[in-house]
Order: sequence, then structure tokens, then C-alpha cells
Amino acid sequence: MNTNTITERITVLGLGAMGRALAGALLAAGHDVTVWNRTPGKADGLVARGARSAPSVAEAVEASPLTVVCLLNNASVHETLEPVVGKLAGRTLVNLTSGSAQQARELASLLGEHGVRSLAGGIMAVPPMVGTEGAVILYSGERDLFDQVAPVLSPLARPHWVGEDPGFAALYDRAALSGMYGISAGAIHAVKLIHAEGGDVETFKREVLAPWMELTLPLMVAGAVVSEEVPEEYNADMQAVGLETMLATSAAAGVPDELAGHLRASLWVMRRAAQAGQVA
Ligand code: FVH
Repeated sequence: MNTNTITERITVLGLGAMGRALAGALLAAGHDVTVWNRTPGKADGLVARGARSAPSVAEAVEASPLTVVCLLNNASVHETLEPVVGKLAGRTLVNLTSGSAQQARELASLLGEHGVRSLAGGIMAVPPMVGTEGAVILYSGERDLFDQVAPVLSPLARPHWVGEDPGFAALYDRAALSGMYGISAGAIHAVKLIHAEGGDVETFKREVLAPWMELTLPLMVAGAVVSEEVPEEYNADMQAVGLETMLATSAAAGVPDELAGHLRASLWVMRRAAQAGQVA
């Protein structure tokens, strides 16, 4: 099969904020788009732009050889797809709903048993970013299917394949978000600390925090290792002492202990590294 065998008729199931953005980008790229949403009314803006609104999931999936699913969670995906899985046989399904790696593997397996080829995806973008430079969608599943689908779905975001294992798109997506939330937690803790002691948060963010985080982010990513090694120049003992001071400063300022979890996690890493003899 080459890319031409998947036509440009595409069905989108789920018209939340992300589903509407995806369907809109496909319409803007000239695709023939059929949409369905559990609650009526969300298709109106897309219909005005040329989409067809299907009255049922079954009619929606029968309208196109390729269906993109973007629902709230794994439970809503199964609730929506299981009654129509027979109608999907011989078609292709791309699930862009967030979930766990195991959920993605189970869905791929269920679909495969019913003759449905599928890819799992993880959207690395928020709705306004869809269709713009910088937006990425991670895909996993069979490489040849990705090669067919990627050009068709490239108007959504840059397609990036991460492996044959259907769980890998979810795994990479969840892991990348873990990195992002780690940064977010650190930034929130930092401004709470400044505020608690009467500092000017906006000045701190602009003049100290933002430049510092921009400088250190690449080092933090490069220094994240799986083993208990930290780069020698980090000096794990020294880092552990510094982290204890940060925790004490936070406690003295009355910042809730729940916001200091990232410091305790780093302290655990540095103590393990020091114990493993990775000290400069
Ligand atoms: N929005 C974002 O910033 C993030 C960016 C990264 C990827 N996520 C994931 O995308 C999935 C959808 O997110 P969303 O932003 O579109 O979410 P909502 O606006 O809340 O829309 C949810 C849609 O799911 C439908 N739905 C919910 N439960 C069911 C169900 N049991 N059966 C059928 N459909 C269901 C809901 O329908 P309705 O409430 O309008 O009837 C919406 O269409 C999500 O996995 C994010 O993690 C977005």
C-alpha cells in the first residue's frame, strides 16, 4: 500500500477543544472530513466550514477509511468504539486520546483482533498550536502504516514515529509531560518561596528565574541518566547538602511541604549517587 491508498476522507470522533482543532486543521488542508460528537452542537462551526456531521458513531466510521479518535480518556474510547468495532474492520484508526502505554497496547490488540489497523498517538501541543510550526504528534505502531498515514495527518502537527510498540507514543508522551510538570513544580515552588518572604515575584521571574531556567534546562536534560551516575562535576555530596538547605529554607518560609517534592526527589538521587561513589 502506498500513501494514495488511504484517501483524504477522514473521520474525527470527539469534538472537545482538541478534536475541534484537529478537525479544523484537516478541513483547512482540504480533506473531506466527517465528524461525530456524543453531545450534539459541537460540530456546528465545523459543518459551517464544510465538515459533515454524522448522526451516529457507526455512520461516522463508515464514512471514511481513516478515523481519528480524540476523546477524554481510555474509558470513553472503549465506550465509543466497542459497539462499532465490526464496522471498522478493514479500516485504519488513529487514537490520539491520552492514556497509558498499557491502555494503548490493549486497544491496538483489540482492534487488531477485529481486522482494524491502528496507530497510537500522543499530541505534544495544546489546541491553538494544532497546525502550527512546533506542534508534534508522537505515533507508535507498525512503521509501514505510519508511513502511509503520516502525510495525510501532517497538517495537524509534525508526525514523529517512536516505535512499533503501540504503547510507546503514550509512554513518550507521559514521560515528556513528567519532565514538563517537574519544571512547572519547581517554578511554582520558587515563586511561592519568594512571595512568602516578601520578595517581588515578577522581578524575580523576569530577572532571575527565567534566565536561570533557560541556561540550566539543556544541562538538566543532558544530565538526566538512568543509572545512579551523575556527571562528576555535579558533586553529588555537595548537591545533597544544598538540597537540604533548600528544604530548610522552604520549611522556614512556611511554603507547604507538598510543594517541595521535587527537592526531595533530587535529594534522593544525589544521596544515591554519593553512596554509589560517584562523588568528584
Ligand atoms: N486540550 C489539551 O490541551 C490537551 C493537549 C494534549 C492532548 N490532550 C488530550 O486530548 C484528548 C481530548 O482533549 P480535549 O481538550 O478535547 O478534551 P475536552 O474538551 O474535555 O473534550 C473531551 C471529549 O471527549 C468526549 N467524551 C467524554 N466522555 C465521553 C464518553 N463517555 N463517550 C463519548 N465521548 C466522550 C466529549 O464529548 P462531549 O462531552 O462533548 O459529549 C468531548 O468530545 C484528551 O485525552 C486529552 O488528554 C488535550
